[in-house]
Amino acid sequence: MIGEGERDEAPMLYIGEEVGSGTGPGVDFAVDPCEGTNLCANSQRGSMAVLAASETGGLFNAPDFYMKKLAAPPAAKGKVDIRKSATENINILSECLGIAVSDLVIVVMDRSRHKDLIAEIRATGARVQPISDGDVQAAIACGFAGTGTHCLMGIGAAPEGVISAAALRALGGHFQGQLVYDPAVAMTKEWEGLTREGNLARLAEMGIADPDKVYEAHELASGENVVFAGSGITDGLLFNGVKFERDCVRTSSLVISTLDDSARFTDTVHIKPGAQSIALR
Ligand code: VTB
Repeated sequence: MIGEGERDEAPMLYIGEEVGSGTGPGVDFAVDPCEGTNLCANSQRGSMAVLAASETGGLFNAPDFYMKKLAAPPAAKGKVDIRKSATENINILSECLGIAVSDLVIVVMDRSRHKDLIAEIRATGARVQPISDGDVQAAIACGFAGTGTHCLMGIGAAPEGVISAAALRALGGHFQGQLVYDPAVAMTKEWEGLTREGNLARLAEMGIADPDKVYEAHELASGENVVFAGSGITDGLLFNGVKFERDCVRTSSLVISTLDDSARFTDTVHIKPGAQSIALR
């Protein structure tokens, strides 16, 4: 189980927690019950409940660190590379997708750590779409054409990187992640007082031998069977949020699975006991 980290002091669904009865097949889960917490709190678009699942050992046991991420559509899989500059990757994307650089939309979280990255992308002529939160949704949106999202670049949380990787692996899209351990790179209040050396020691303790390793989607979600499931909390790019009616609640979800190579969108009306009117508004 990888989920909420020590940063959030979560009472449940935290990293390393074991859930279930202990019988039946073993399953690895990576969960984020509210990805985009600020989006949800501020009633903004893009908050969702997400998880990835695989057989035991099938998901990378990501530490509660930051992660540099690169997500792109299937046509650019293995062509773009997180080790290359943003400029190089944008040119490769343009070629692979057959879209002019000036029409490419690159999503980047609006953070001071991304100042130079955003300036570099703008200098190529590509469009930057800054988002306040929610890089999982942006990463998965790269796996589908027509979402208006061609690439995600920048640094977000590592456990959520595993969830994005699971979805993109199942979609055949591109995802790479590289752990970030230097507070000077992460530029986050969360790491106040922490040092690069201290973080490196923490990673070594967790058994991560090469802290600079670039993880591919199939290494973050390496299982034979990998499933991503998400439901909208607020409306978003991939699905709608929860809609409360008088006698029912309507939810929209997406399940992406390597089991049958499918991306299944569902729209469910949950009927309250004694419902008199089930609105389909
Ligand atoms: C959040 C969240 C992202 O990364 O910002 C988080 O919105 C960590 O970054 O979707 P900050 O600490 O700088 O806010 C994600 O959760 C996922 O990667």
